[in-house]
Amino acid sequence: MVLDTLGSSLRDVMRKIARANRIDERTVNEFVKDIQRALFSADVNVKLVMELSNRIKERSLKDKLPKGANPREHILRIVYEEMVNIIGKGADVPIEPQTILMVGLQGSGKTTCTAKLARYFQKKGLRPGVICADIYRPGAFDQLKQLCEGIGVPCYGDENGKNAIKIVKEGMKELQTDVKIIDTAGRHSLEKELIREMEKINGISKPDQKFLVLDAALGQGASDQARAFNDSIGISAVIITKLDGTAKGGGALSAVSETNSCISYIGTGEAVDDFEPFEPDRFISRLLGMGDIKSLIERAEESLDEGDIDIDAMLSGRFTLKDMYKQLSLVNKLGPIGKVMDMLPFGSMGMEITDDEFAATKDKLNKFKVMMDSMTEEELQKPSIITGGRIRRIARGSGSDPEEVRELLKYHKLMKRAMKGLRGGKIGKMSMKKLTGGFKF
Ligand SMILES: Nc1nc2c(ncn2[C@@H]2O[C@H](COP(=O)(O)OP(=O)(O)OP(=O)(O)O)[C@@H](O)[C@H]2O)c(=O)[nH]1
Ligand SMILES: [Mg+2]
Repeated sequence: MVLDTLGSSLRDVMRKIARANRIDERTVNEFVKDIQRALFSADVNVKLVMELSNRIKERSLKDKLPKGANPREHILRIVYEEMVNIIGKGADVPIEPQTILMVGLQGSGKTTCTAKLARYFQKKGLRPGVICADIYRPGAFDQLKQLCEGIGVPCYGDENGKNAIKIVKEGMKELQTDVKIIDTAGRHSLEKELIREMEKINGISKPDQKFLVLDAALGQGASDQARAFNDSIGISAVIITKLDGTAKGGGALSAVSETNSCISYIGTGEAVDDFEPFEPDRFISRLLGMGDIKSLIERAEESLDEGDIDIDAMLSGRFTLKDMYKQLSLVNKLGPIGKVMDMLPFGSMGMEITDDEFAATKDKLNKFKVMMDSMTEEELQKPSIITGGRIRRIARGSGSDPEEVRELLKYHKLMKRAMKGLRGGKIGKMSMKKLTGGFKF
């Protein structure tokens, strides 16, 4: 995975937040310090880190807690939102016929990216073709041709060509494809010659997109290059490559957005499919190990309105039948509990329920709700008083069997134990499975 070290230390912090006993100024400061350490070691710019820290601290302590959210979720959300914020926007590249010019320093990954990009458009149903305008490096045409052969994409070039501009002119005429991608020569630094050639190719091909290809290992140095290339030919977006191979990737990502350029794609390996559009929200949520937090937040916002569930009370073991009633209503709305848990920061904890099992469970849970409707408030708050006579009364009132009421009480006990276990994250996959699996629906 991309940015392994940064990801794993950030995920540690997120888990720590998700399990915190209390959230106050001291703990928030502690979390922020951990986040800072992680970002610094990924080479993110000090100014950005401080900005982010201040925003997280300020919002954590001042923002009003959204209805239905607990303080831990609230902070997780703030961290996520602010991180998406500092990384800036992704560039929106339309999936349509167009011409793309690839530029960048030597060895940054232009040729590889040219093929990757062609493959990307191909997968989207467009016909791509590429032009090799690198007449300097021996074997440059061969390299691109081979990559293109592997994916069945036409490649225009001239092995012995002396004039890159002429090749581009001919290639633009020759290629009858929807998307045309021009791979150019790299140099050690921004030389005048190279700039002139780039400008001429730019003039002839009139590209819709000019992508600057940057090696992630540059770290914060990426911003100087982005600026220099932008000043000379004006770039539409940046492609960061080799994010798989460096611990400094955080530097390159944040440096680029800091220069007001945006990142269109990222390269995550040597293979032609190791390439993806850069979507900051998905990228950060993956990095933070939060599953699809966006949809979780949306669903929770839709569903949590009516009953306020006191998650803290539940986790501390004070889990009444009333809490369970609310929880069951929520499960009905949100979907399989296993899936919901998967989307929560602390993961599923082994509660894996398939869609089929969920359908059966849902019927059962609805029946439980009907039984609970026949209980008094006192019984809901203090399930331990429900014995013999009460059980029979509840069964009669709900048109069920006393045995079914006992089953409900047993389920409640199991859930109560499970909730208590979740708190310290003490329950591992196996024991949790045993707990829930021990109950037959
Ligand atoms: N691990 C990894 N390697 C990459 C990635 N992108 C490119 N490379 C490797 O980086 C090296 C240079 O890539 P090229 O595509 O030839 O770079 P270039 O910018 O065209 O180089 P010049 O044409 O010499 O300027 C090759 O060995 C690629 O396999 C990536 O995302 N991850
Ligand atoms: Mg090349």
